[in-house]
Amino acid sequence: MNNILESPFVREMCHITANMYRMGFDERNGGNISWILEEEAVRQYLDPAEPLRTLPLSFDGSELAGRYLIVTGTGRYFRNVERDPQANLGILRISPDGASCQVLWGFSGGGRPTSELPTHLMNHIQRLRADPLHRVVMHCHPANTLAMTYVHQLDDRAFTKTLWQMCTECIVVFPEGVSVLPWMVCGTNEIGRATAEKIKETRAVIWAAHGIFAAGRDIDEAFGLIETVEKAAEIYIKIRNTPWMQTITDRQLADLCQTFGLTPREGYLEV
Ligand code: 2HA
Ligand code: ZN
Repeated sequence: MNNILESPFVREMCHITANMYRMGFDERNGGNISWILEEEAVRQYLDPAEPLRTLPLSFDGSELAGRYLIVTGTGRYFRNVERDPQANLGILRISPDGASCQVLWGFSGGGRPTSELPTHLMNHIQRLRADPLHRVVMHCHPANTLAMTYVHQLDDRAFTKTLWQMCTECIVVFPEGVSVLPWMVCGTNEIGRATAEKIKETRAVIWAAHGIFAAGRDIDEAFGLIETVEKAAEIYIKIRNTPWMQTITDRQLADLCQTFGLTPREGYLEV
């Protein structure tokens, strides 16, 4: 059996959590990541026939039956993942009936998966329906995105259009737009269901006064989406109290989509 600490997935989790911490997106124990792994990849590093523990799920996870995920731990700090992956990360497999999951590795010292596991798993279910190549769900607390949810209307279309206007790249990275949820209690099945409903349409869902959830086919794609939203929000926060001399017009946004062969969210541009 190979050393799991050398596996590409543990190394990538160490790398991305350290980076997100340094970017200020994940203070203290803020943020969480889950990544669906291929069984063949996991089997090179551990024997799935030897689970460490079984944990119940509080909702029906049967669409993920048999799936393997590497997940950050509840109460754990992104800052510490790199120096102790085994305590701060864990590998789960969803049971055949979707009612529980087995811990196959990690969460040493009695740790547990992220408090946002229901939202992560519900989001994985929805994104896999939309895109069989979907693999990653990521949550964090980037400051400008949060700030924007205090001063901007929370309507999906209005929020998306402001972000699109802030950087030329935005509509190219998220032509489907972003979704926004009003403030809700986190860590619950309710916020999980509300997020999953939105993530069907947009790979980024912003939680007002809390943070962002993003989905992608790999860590780069999910994180790239977060970085792009956060950069746009930063520009908005910098300029919102200044009279604007110009912006990117809907016509220009439509031209960008045409050039890059992208379809912007229907009904969002007025051209
Ligand atoms: O893991 O970010 O939303 C801590 C959180 C909860
Ligand atoms: Zn959070």
